[in-house]
Amino acid sequence: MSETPLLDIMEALREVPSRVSMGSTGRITDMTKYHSIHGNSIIDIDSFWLDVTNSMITWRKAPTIGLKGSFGDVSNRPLSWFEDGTLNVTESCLDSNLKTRAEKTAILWEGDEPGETRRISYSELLELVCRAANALKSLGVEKGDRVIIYMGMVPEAAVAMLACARIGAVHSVVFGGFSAESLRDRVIDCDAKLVITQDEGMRGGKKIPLKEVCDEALDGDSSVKGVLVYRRTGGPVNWNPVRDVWWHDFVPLQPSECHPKECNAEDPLFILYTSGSTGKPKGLVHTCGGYITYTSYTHATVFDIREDDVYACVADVGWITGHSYIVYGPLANGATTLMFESIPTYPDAGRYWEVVARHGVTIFYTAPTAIRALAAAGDRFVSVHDRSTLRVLGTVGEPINPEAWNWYYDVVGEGRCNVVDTWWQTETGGICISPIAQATPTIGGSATLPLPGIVPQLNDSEGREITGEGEGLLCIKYPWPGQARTVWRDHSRFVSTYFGHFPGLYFTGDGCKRDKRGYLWITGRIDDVINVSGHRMGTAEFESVLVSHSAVSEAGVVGFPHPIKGSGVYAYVVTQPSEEWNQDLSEELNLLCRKRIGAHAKIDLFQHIPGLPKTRSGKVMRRILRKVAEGEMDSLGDISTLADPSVVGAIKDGAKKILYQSD
Ligand code: 7RM
Repeated sequence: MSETPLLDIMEALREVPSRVSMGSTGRITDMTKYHSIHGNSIIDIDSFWLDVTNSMITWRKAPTIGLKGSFGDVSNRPLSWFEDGTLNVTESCLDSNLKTRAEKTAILWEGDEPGETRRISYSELLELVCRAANALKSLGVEKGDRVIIYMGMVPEAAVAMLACARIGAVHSVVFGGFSAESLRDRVIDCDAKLVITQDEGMRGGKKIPLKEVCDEALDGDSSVKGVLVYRRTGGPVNWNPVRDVWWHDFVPLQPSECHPKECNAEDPLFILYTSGSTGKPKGLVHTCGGYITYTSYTHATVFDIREDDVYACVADVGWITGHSYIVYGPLANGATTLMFESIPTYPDAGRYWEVVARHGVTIFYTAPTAIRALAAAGDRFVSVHDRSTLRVLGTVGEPINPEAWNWYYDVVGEGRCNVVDTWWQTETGGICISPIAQATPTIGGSATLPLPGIVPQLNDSEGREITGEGEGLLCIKYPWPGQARTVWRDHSRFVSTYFGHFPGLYFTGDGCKRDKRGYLWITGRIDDVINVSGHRMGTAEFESVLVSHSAVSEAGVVGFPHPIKGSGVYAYVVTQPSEEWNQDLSEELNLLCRKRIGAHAKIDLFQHIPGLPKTRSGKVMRRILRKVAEGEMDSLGDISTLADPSVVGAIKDGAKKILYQSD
């Protein structure tokens, strides 16, 4: 006779709210409610966010003050939110969930090999975090100290982040694909006391030598006093007995309880390095109270989170998406959050959908680049897996072309799921412009409308505001709780990068169109805009046209200096495996551009390439495309974060022929 597990009975008996409680502002379920909540959020910014935070977040001392400071005054005074409040964010993410969700799965881990899974309940996660937090304390880490986390996608990476937060230490996660040099730069910049890493990572059947890279990064003098090493693969590692400590030897011996350190709302929670258009990566600083408020609010709102959701964001914790929407936002909302160690094409291009079927995933969040790659692989990889549990599909990271959006909506979502195209940045901390699942009518390719608290403004390059229909530089008018407060130890860089363009406005670096109905269409970084004979054109527009052709799988378009037009248009094209590249195809593509964008939209030079130079997080390294197209092939800069650095050689070789011929 089979017994009903006690857990199931408890689940069945328990009265659970169907959705996360969101205070008096409530859920946004239709557009009338959206407009009224958005309107109110702007009329009284302080009351709106105080209400949100006091109903969603566990505070030690509840804040009574909302915003202090303004965009016009950031150089004198960093912005602050909730500055009279104190909290520890792990109480919202862990302790507060124990009352009704102790046995609920907090982290559902899907390892590199299909079916290699771990389930960690909220009570288990709290215990793991407390032991790890006590381990950090024993290793000498104190409130305010920086800890670098250089790991793959294992639950212990999230445990490490939360353990830092538990004791008020500041984590800085460095994506496991970064080189030793990049890791060293970050260790030095934030003056880290401790590094947490693992022996090796696993991705797509391949081992990633994390400990080895870490050893190289820490070679010589360093501020780092200790390295805590989680054992993932059991592969060989070099060991420095005075510095290195095995996680499995040390963490399990620690006490299972750790009192959460009371932090001020504005104490730093983490530093995350991000590349700008110039200089070294900037260490953006996010603070406790505002960040946890914003990530939990936006996660619940955009994805329409419900109690029994199985939520899967397949980003990496090394990027802001992993911080906000794998770890902090979902856990603060008591969700089951899936951590995915593998890649979308391992063992085949059906992996995501196989995971969806096996775990009953209801919300799935990924990047357009993955969607395009999977669409190119063919629908059969999708259709063989049951996707009936899916309800919301999200995208983030780059503009999504309508073709990819439609494929996601029609093929993956079978035309019945909400697709949310979420625009935001490392700097914004959380989603700023996005449809709200269940409420916002969508059009493929548009991130639609601002979330409550967000007021976008489009400016022309002279700083004049563009109202109504039009295209301009995307700025944001008022502060919101989740935004980065500063660049680590370089506040003036923060001020000049984001507030130096248009006084009193936050400048995003992105271009954006507003259509007749007020919907926003992000056109991409403004450094990707090409001005051809006075016509301003978005590279994303060209790319969207190119990839809509059945022979093309991916495309990257950049400007290059042109003696007559100012800039010419240079297109890098990746064809489908079965397609030949020839002159006819390039003419066909140009006809298509003419038809879809306009007569001025002509590509001057085409280059057929084997693949786009992409970082491991799937962002096209446009700098390489631009430099090569400009003929500056010997100054490409750091290419260590590319997923496949060998494509650079192929691109350079091909370009030499093209640029030579066009002379
Ligand atoms: C979350 C993240 C930020 C840049 C941003 C944009 C681009 C992100 C979208 C998008 C069009 C989107 N943080 N971007 N989301 N462009 N539509 N939905 O990606 O700091 O790594 O990148 O990414 O250019 O400025 S990030």
